[in-house]
Amino acid sequence: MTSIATQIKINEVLEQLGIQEINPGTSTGSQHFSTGDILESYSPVDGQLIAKVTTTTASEYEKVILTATAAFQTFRQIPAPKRGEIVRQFGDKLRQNKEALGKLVSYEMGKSLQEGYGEVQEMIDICDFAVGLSRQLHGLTMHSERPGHRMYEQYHSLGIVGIISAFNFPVAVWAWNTALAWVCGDVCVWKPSEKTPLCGIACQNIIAEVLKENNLPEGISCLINGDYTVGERMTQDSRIPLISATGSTRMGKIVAQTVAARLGKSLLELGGNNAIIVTPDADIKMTIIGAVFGAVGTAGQRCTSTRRLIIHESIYNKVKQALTDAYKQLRIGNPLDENNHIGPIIDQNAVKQYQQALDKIIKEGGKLIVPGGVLSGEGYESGCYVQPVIAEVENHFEIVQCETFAPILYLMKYSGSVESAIALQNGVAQGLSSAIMTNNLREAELFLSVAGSDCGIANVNIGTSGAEIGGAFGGEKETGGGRESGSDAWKVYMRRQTNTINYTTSLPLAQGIKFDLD
Ligand code: UN1
Repeated sequence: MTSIATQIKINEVLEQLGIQEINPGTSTGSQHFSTGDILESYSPVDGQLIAKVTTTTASEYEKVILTATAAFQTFRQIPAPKRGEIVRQFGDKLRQNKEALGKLVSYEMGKSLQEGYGEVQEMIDICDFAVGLSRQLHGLTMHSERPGHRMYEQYHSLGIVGIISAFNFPVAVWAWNTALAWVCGDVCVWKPSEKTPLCGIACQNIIAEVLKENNLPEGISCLINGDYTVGERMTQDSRIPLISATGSTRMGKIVAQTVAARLGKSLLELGGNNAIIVTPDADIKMTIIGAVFGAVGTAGQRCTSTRRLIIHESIYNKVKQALTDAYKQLRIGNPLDENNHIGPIIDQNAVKQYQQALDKIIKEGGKLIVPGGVLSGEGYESGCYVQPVIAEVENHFEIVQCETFAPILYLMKYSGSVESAIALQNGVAQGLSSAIMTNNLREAELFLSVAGSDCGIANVNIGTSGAEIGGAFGGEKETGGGRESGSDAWKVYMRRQTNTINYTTSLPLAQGIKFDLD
């Protein structure tokens, strides 16, 4: 083990979370099995092999779906507040395991330890939210147009929820889905990213313990592992009424089409291309904190990462200078060392994409004002540490129009009124998160109005990332249209039923239709 692994006592972390040298990557409740190809999980922090995972074969997948289907028959009959109690216990177990799980997230994925803990906190928060929700799965009542009739709607459990998640939030996004799905009476089958399979196993071990302690059937929480073929199997499977998928727009389009072809439901959380508009009335100090955290937090690998700054020409040089000064203070290195701001990006392939993006910026006529580069030498042996970049570009550049999962921040100018900044902000294919920095009420309200930001998230005087779980999370356009976590996002995990009850002795028809029989 390397010094980094020793530093966080990775062996102790793995032991606490029930991770072995080789782990079955298929699990239903407490039963762990799988015999497919081996998936090796390397840490981007130090390049070390952490552990191995066996993947799910086609016949093992069948077994999982059958177990999940059987579990659903029981679970849906348990009253929702009792299901909430299970989620409450799960939240408590997460509290007990916050340190270990946060460290594993940081070591397997590469985000800073603070962000690793933050991610587990997001899981705890959604559990608390879901516990309250378990007593509030409300439908409406309506007044019938017919005498002696009552109309209302109710929400029933849906069935199996298939969850496909990405490496960048290897545990929280699963919890956003499961905590809600479970109080709704659904059972879950999860395919975590191939890049972070151990985080998946750790989460599964934690919930399996809760299910066992409560004598609940296997299959309420199932885990499967493998490459895109496993995901493909899920999306084609009509026994899974809802597929919730997080990842790239390219992946989401395939998922959407496959699920739609069988008229299933999909909840898509895809790419972002998030901008902050900085107006002449912005508080510059706040702007810099929000923009820098947004751009380099999680090494620019959040779907909510700030990718573009749209700055009014009158303050452009001032903001640019303040940003370049701030970037000089950034420390890149082992994310488990709390002195560092930025850890590695996920793998060598991501490094290649980062480099290609930089080449493309220059080729299209952009200028690198903080030039970046791949770090090497002591502490950077994994080859996954890159320097954050600031580039001056035009919004229409091909490279600016697409999401590069790396710490690259694009600066662009706007002149005139805030409308032109809003047009630039909206002038991309994605529509996840957006923000405006301004103390001008008119600008702020215009940005939030129907003529303003076209994104699922629009903030004033905070950055684009770090959304709280209480709001519905998701975006428009190529971001996929799905909403997860707070507000009424739970409704997608249930099926709505409208009920009309006639308590008279006659059968009047709606719309005044007469249909008499002698
Ligand atoms: C993601 O990057 O997929 O708003 C999710 C945020 C986090 C979630 C990001 N709460 O930045």
